[in-house]
Amino acid sequence: MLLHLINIYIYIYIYIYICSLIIIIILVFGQIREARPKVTLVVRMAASVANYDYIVDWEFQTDGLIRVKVGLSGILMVKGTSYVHMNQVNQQENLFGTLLSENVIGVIHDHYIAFYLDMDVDGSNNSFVKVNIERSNNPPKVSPRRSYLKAVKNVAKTERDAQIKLKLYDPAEFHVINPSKETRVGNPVGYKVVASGTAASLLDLDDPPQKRGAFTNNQIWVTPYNQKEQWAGGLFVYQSQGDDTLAVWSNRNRPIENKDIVLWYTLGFHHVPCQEDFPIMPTVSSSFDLKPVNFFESNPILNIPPNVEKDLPICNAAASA
Ligand SMILES: [Cu+2]
Repeated sequence: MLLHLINIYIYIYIYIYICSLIIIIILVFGQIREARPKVTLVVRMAASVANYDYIVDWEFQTDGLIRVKVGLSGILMVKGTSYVHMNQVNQQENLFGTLLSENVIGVIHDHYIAFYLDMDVDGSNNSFVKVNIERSNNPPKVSPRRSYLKAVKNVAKTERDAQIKLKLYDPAEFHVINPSKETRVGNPVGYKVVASGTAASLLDLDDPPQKRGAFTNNQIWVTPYNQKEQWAGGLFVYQSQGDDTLAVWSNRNRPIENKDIVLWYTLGFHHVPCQEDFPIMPTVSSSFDLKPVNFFESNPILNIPPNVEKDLPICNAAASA
């Protein structure tokens, strides 16, 4: 076992050595002659929703990537208690939260932010494609390799085909393509939704808040564009029975292939409060990406002219005395 590990280390060492050598050769012979600073256009908005503040950044990057970041801050949701120390709490008792200060419990809760993405990839008629990454087993004795990876494309025909729960051990990419527009080598142009850290609701599906927030039953949904379907929780959420939500619309199972489609992505956070969150929270962030997938003929950064210092924005102090 030890010998095996040493062998691996030697291989890694040789590999790193070869890579370093290649980089040195490129540098010495002058193939890399310039660099470009990364310049990103950030469009920011902040929404105050009850006791919380949500900072939403849309980052438009020069490589075609759009990163959507959400930062949570604000004043924590708390409830009162007679407890002033954890030694008063019976071990069997569930506080459904954390004792944050004398007589204050921070309640366990979730945050969900649903994004309405009216996708128009090089035209309004698009399709949603689930690209499953699967193992392809090799027959014995054909090769020392036993397995490879393959990508299996499934075009969603109707809405139920596009109700997506994210799964680590059943990985997939989620593409929105324009089937009638192709690159030079014949791939349909597209953008993909790339999930990052997120959360799924654990509540019972018939729980009233879950019925109203049924858009959290899946992380991705795709619906045909309909001007009346704009708010994932319905137009009137409070006291509703969840009869005007994204889940209800999607279960109509309308055709979505090669149509003007809307992709809904829900970003979630579980929040078990801790003392550092009280009385005001440090910002907690997560994000997802919209990333080009065969949208450009090659890396679009290569066509960008180099920046010179005079092109860069001049940042001055906003005000002085
Ligand atoms: Cu929270």
